[in-house]
Amino acid sequence: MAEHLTAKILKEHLLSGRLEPGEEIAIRIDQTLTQDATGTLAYLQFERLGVERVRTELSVSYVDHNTLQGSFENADDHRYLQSIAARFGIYFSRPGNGICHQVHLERFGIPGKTLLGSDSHTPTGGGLGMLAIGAGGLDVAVAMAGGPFYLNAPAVLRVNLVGELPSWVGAKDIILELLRRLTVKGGVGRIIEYGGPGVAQLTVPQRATIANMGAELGATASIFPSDEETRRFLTAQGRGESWRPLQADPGAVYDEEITLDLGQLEPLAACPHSPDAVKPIREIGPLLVDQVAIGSCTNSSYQDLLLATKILEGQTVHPRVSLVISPGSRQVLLMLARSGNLEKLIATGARILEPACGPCIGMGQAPPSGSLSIRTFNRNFRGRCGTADASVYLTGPAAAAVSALNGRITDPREWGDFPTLPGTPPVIINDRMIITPPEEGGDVEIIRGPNIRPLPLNSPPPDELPMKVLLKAGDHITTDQIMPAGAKILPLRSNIPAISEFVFAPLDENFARRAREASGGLIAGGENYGQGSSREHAALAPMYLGVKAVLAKSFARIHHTNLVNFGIIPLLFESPADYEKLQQDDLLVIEKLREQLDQGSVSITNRTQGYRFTATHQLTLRQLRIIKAGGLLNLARIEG
Ligand code: MIC
Ligand code: SF4
Repeated sequence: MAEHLTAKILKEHLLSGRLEPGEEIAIRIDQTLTQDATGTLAYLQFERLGVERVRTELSVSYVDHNTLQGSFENADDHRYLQSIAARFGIYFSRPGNGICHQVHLERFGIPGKTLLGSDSHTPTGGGLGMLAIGAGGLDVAVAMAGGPFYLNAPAVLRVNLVGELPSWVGAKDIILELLRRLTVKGGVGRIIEYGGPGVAQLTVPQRATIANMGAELGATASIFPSDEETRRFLTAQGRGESWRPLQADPGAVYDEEITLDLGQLEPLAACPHSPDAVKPIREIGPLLVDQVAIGSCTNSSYQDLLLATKILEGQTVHPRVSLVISPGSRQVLLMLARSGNLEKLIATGARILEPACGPCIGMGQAPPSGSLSIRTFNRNFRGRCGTADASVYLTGPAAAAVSALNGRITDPREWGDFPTLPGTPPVIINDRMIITPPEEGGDVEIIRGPNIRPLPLNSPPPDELPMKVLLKAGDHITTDQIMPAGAKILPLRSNIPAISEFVFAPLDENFARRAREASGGLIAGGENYGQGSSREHAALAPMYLGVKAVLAKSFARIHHTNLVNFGIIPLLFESPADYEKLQQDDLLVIEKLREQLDQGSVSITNRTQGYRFTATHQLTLRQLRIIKAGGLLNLARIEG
């Protein structure tokens, strides 16, 4: 039978389950990646699994998020991660070497392999034809220990690319158009497989931009075929032997299919405060711009920065605008330097940052109060940039560069004819900042600074579960709202007691105190609860504060799994009207919890208002066992 690419890779890696959308399957993971902000927890959990050496084909630990080093915490985390990598056989990409997704694409990704990463933008690897999936740190730890990764078999959505991109329209506009059409929940439960005649004109970095922002659609992964272009990319990276051709069979049947005529696209922007609030730039109006940031795992390849340089070259950044550029990797920075483009960028007034996540996760470069920032990044959730009342617009690098010159949001077509871009120079391969682990790691000492605190564990839930409604959070709650990041909070990632003080701080500064006082709480949420990042802290820190359950209209995939892994019960409103009726501070009680969970629906008594209502859940039998054990680490202990 004709098969699509997704089925081919899933079948090669399938350990159990049937490939029917919605059925739980287990797959073998070939490669893992972690980054420092989620990695410390992932490795603290990995240590508890009692394995001597990673059992994957390749595992890489990147340091790219916390590189500000405002005080000892970040640096201590880096040292812990470096010692763990040597101890357990993990490649270590040192701080300053680049953003995990960009470096992985350049130096490690292999078509047809599975990659699990403790970062929601791991699907960037789909640009190379990998099945690359983001997950919580504990799932990645289990994969590093050789365990399977469980997921619901996704439906496969084919995006058929036809036509030719007009000049000034790029990869970012393709994914923004999909976000406009499908919204931030349009990809939930799906793998997006790209195909059609339009694919061949996209370079691997462009495909990676598109696959990267599949995360904003909520998709499990996004994947491109591995073709001659993929071969060229890998050969240029000195890794031609890793190439294998991979594509869907002609006539493969998909669960859903949409066609995108690239010729009809125009420069787009995602407006505040959601990646799906997409409009043509020409319709946005001449808004004044205060900051432009070019970089992040979405748009920081050599080609992206070359285009920005060509636009900016010989001119001066507008006096009102602060232009910051963060190359995606040290390779990109080296190539900008050798080609003379770095000098041109510096000469325009651009502020060059080290290759890292930087402003994307609010690690520096917060824009001024009430300002407008244009970013080539992937998320523009309110406050994520570090300034609560700033407005962030997401565009491609061309619009960002032209706007930096004009001081107002500008459709890049106003710049004139599309500049002639010189061919990409030879790739500079310099892996000196990647440390290969020693053959034997048994003697390596693991170095733990004072900020690295033991991991709190949950306990099995009681059979009668009283919970106070701590918050009614609304629709599309992001993990940035549940557990914010930024320069002040991110350094506390390996210190759960300290970081838990900031849970839900953007919505309610007193949340942590109220949660502690309630001794047993529930969060009520709307649609797509927990969208955004993979950070486990958005489950673990509420758990630490006594949150026992989240009752929502629907959940984002990674966050749902993280809740289960830490023993927080994810429940669904049977009727949306019940969300409206609930009030903050209501006391809810679930009786005979285990029996009711087994039956698939749970009757909840609202003792404060005196009524009962029903909740359901989507927990598999395996996940029910985890919940009843009070979390996956407990279950691993119980079941050995
Ligand atoms: C993000 O873009 O939000 C992050 C920071 O990369 C997160 C991971 C984290 O919170 O550490 C992600 O996307 O998973
Ligand atoms: Fe880093 Fe931003 Fe990419 Fe997250 S989205 S991995 S913070 S660059």
